[in-house]
Amino acid sequence: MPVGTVVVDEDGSLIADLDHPGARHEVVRGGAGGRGNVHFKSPTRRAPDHAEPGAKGEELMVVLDLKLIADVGLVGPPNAGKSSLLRALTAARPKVADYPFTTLNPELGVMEVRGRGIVLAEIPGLVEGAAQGAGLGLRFLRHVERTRLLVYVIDGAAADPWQDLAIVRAEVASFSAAVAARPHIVAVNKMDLPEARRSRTRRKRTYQVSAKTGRGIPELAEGIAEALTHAPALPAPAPRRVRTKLAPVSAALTVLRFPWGYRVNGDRVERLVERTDLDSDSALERFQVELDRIGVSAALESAGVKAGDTVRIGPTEFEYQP
Ligand SMILES: Nc1nc2c(ncn2[C@@H]2O[C@H](COP(=O)(O)OP(=O)(O)O)[C@@H](O)[C@H]2O)c(=O)[nH]1
Ligand SMILES: [Mg+2]
Repeated sequence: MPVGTVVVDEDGSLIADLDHPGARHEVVRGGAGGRGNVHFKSPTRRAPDHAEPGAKGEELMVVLDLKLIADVGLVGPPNAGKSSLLRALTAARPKVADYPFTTLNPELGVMEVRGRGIVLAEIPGLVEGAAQGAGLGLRFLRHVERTRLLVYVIDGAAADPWQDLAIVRAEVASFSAAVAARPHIVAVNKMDLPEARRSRTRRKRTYQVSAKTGRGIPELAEGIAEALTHAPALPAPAPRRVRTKLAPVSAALTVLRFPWGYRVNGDRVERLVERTDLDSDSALERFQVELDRIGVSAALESAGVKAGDTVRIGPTEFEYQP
């Protein structure tokens, strides 16, 4: 799995979060392997004709969800210049276009500042996603869940850039209050355009830039690096339910009486049946011995079983013979 894969069950409960290289998690176990025929070799039987089938493995339906892991998320309305800024700040080459449907997948780039590589992700604008169908926009926003710093990118030449900023922030807040509370800075882009003049501001943590001319880009890069050094580490997402230990094989054995015969329930005996090749006489011989050893015969006898009665173990039906 790629780093950033989250494993959830069908109810959405977190099973594992593979958030670093080498992360491991056992979700289900394969069945015990059957023993090969070599295992049944003896002085008198040099080429045993049977082997044990393996036991069934466990099954679990899981959903694998890949979330990006980036330090910084560029968030803003369509056309504000997120792709252009990503290009200007990093070596990434995302598509840039004049219409709001360009970036439908998050784009990543690495910015080198003070010898450090900072990973930036462009998060497609919500309107871009919304145009593709309800809920899609929010799907992109989940990628900012793991960014420590948000850079709100707005178009300084838009009719009302500060209103645009308020809308984007409200969208992020409606997605996650925790994400909205993370450190952020604002990049007012397109300051090369004359219409952007009225967006000049001395607001804190606000950078006036032009992805086109490169104006303000080094300052923005420094500002991002600086803000990141103060941004708290993200709390490690705590799996709500971690399945590290699977239920051990129980030695418990129950015999139930029915009008048609007897049912034997128990992990060990059910596995024994699964692992026995019932078409092989010598395997059946061993099966018989094992049934006695784990107490099945005794349990059946004390439940009143008689020769010729039907006995079911798992999906298999037997005729009892003492
Ligand atoms: N004049 C000017 N145009 C820009 C600037 N940054 C981006 N654009 C243009 O704005 C449009 C949208 O840019 P893009 O980066 O695709 O925006 P995104 O949708 O936020 O990713 C494109 O036509 C870009 O060429 C800028 O700083 N100045
Ligand atoms: Mg884009």
